[in-house]
Amino acid sequence: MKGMAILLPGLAMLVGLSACASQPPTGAAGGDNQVVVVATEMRFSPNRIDARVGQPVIITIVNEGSERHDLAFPAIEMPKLEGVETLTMPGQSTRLTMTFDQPGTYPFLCTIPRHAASGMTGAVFVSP
Ligand SMILES: [Cu+2]
Repeated sequence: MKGMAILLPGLAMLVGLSACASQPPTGAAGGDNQVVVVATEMRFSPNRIDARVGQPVIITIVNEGSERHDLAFPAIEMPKLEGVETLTMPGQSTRLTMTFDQPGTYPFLCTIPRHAASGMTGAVFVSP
């Protein structure tokens, strides 16, 4: 499906958001698949996230830059979600929980104009 913009009918996705988490997330990963993605100008670090089908991935976006950033998956239907819900102000963090039920590569990017072109892109690699 790489390079194709078709929607996956079986793709169930949970998008949970808890904005403004004041305490920085710990790097310690328990049983959950938690990933801290640091957003700066103009990159995500890391920009590769590994996940497994059916296992929720908790992505915490920490904005350590001086501009606002977000994180969106353009290949996934995210109704009314065009990065707005993950818009993260400098110094803040936003949590995004996603569950993929199809293996594959899911690119993500920052939707702020020019940011993706400047390098704010990445991908989640979902294995079966
Ligand atoms: Cu950005």
